[in-house]
Amino acid sequence: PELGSPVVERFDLKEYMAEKGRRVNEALELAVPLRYPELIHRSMRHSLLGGGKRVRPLLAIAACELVGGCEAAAMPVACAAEMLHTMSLIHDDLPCMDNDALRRGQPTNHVLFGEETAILAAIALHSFAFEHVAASASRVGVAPERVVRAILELSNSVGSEGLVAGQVINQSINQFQNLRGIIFLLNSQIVDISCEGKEVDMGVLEYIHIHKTARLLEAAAVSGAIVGGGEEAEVERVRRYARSVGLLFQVVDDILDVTKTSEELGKTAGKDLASDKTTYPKLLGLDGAREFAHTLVLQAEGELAAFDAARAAPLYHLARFIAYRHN
Ligand code: GRG
Repeated sequence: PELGSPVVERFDLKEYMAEKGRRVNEALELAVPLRYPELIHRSMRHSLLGGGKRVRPLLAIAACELVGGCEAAAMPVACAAEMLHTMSLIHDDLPCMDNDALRRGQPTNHVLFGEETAILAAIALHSFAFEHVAASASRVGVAPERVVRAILELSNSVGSEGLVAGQVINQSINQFQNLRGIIFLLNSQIVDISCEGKEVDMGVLEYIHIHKTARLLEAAAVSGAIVGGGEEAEVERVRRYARSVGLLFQVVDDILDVTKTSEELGKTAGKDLASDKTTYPKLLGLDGAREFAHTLVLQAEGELAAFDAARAAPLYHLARFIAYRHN
């Protein structure tokens, strides 16, 4: 079958997400039980088990199955990706960062447990993610060399070439938004981003989103393809698919920020068109941002065309779900 054929079109993503999500939640529950010292495990479990769409684990599992691997082989890296994502959310919500009191409709970690415990819980999740892959992946039959490659992929995605890089450039821009001609060290090159008031150009915006959002989504999918036994060319196709989907995720987030707020407040101009934050709708206009999102879906689908269409169906529908979601 080909992409767009009945067998692919009939695929039920909602059912797939519910079923895989349930098993990911069970695996996370088992991986981080409530044990001594209870306070830190309670704090870790609060953020790890309290909801979330589980997009990163789904990407890992679907990419593993795409290259012919089984769900069990992907589960350790799927859980690790969610642990790393959770770690980043706990940090992001702290008073010294975004200072958010609510996450997924629940009080944030530091609000419930205090800053000291929240920071420790995030650090514990960070290191446990790798411990979990190292301890569990070979038990489900993944070759040691592939376990190491998966850990390399995941660790790189959250360090100073990944999440941290995106966050630090974002912070610099927020801090110096109003200064002109600030020089940043980007990709080992000196780049003059010339902040003209609120203007941050597309290149910088893309750098931030690729690192803050896309890189971990990419690492989840790529590590899934690695533990699934994918060949080098297949792994790189999965990487390009996930990079497009990662950027798409952020573009759509920006679009929703505008349209949701407009609908909720019954206004024509949404929050982000008025705020200081640089977003795709601000740089490209709402229609331009939608067009960009459409281009990214087509790019992602293009990468999947090289695989068996039935196996590619979950990733094909996941890209569409991310593109056309309403929240
Ligand atoms: C300390 C190593 C280290 C990293 C932290 C704070 C920080 C550095 C990075 C910020 C990363 C961040 C919060 C990016 C936003 C990512 C994003 C799009 C979150 C929302 O993801 P969803 O929609 O959330 O998948 P759910 O709730 O469904 O899981």
